[in-house]
Amino acid sequence: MNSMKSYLLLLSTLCIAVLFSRCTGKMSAQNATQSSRSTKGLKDYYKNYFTMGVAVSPRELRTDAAKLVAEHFASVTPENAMKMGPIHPRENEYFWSDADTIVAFAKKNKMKVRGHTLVWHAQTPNWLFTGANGDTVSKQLLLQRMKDHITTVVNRYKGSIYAWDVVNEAIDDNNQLYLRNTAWYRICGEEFIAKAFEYAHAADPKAVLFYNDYNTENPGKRDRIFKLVKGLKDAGVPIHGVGLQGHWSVNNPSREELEQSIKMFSSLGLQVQVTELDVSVYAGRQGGQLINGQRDTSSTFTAEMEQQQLEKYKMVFDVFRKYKKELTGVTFWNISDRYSWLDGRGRKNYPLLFDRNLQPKKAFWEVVNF
Ligand code: 9MR
Repeated sequence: MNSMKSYLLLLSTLCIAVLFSRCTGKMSAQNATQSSRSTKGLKDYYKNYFTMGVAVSPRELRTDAAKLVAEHFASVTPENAMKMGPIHPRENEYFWSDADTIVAFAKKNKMKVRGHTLVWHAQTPNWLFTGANGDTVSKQLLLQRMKDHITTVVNRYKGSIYAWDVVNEAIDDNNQLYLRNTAWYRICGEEFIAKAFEYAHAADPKAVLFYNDYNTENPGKRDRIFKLVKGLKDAGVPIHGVGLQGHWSVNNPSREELEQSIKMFSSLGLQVQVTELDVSVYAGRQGGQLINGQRDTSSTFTAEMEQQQLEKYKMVFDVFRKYKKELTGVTFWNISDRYSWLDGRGRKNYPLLFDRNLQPKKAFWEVVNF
């Protein structure tokens, strides 16, 4: 009887031990998944595809978002710090501090830097287009100023910046028009574009030089951008890539539009990068600005928005992976939903992969699940 009792005791101890070990086994597998979830960054998932980047400001790099940037991204783009207005406020005065902070952060964290942007119609300083008598500057003087600016800025960051957006948004949105009617264009004609690339190339022959624009999947605008970059390429201008900004929304672009843009631009022997990616939760092109005059006053990230957005992110990353040979970089425009440039459009947007608490959103898990 006693031996029977000790046999049963032994058996039940064994059962408990087996159950316990199974249970802890499961738990440690779960922990492993969770910890690999939190330690693996976006850039690691995409290591064999393309460089994953993000636009930053020096202010954000002084917050807890800096850790997220270093963990998830392999490249940074200054959101504003290298634009002509901020970096070159007066003819004989440069303001380097903000740009330097970003470049130093990238160095410290072994990240690349994309320079943005040398020639644009917006965020230009007042002195640029004004001559000595207060009248409009001559073409010759404007090109000289452009050359001085490009040479000085590109030289300063030579070896630290691997790619530059040389000319930004030179094509008009109106299908009936070609080049945007800017002061650059009015004073210099089309030539300012080729000159900008030449000056940048002379300053840093190793830098990869991009033409960058938005609505690049809209067939009309896409064809006019194609005409411009093909003309530059045919003329021997040192242009190496086309930046698709990627200010998209839950309803555009379509898979076909996106694939067509990547195929067309890369057919010219140019690299393609997505340079300013975000997926607005509101409908419409270019960052989901209001369409048809509709006004949506809601500022909640609804379950429907979340679902539509994750589907769009899933689709575009599926396409990016398919074109990994053509696509050399994907950069998000801002870090998390805590701050996006789209917030300034009258309503809160939620266009990124991390939420306001810097946690990965559902869309993040879709993007890394392949
Ligand atoms: O995100 C930038 C925002 O902080 C600036 O106020 C704005 C000024 O026009 O520029 C934003 O960035 C733009 C980028 O430089 C070029 N493509 C469109 C981006 C969003 O407007």
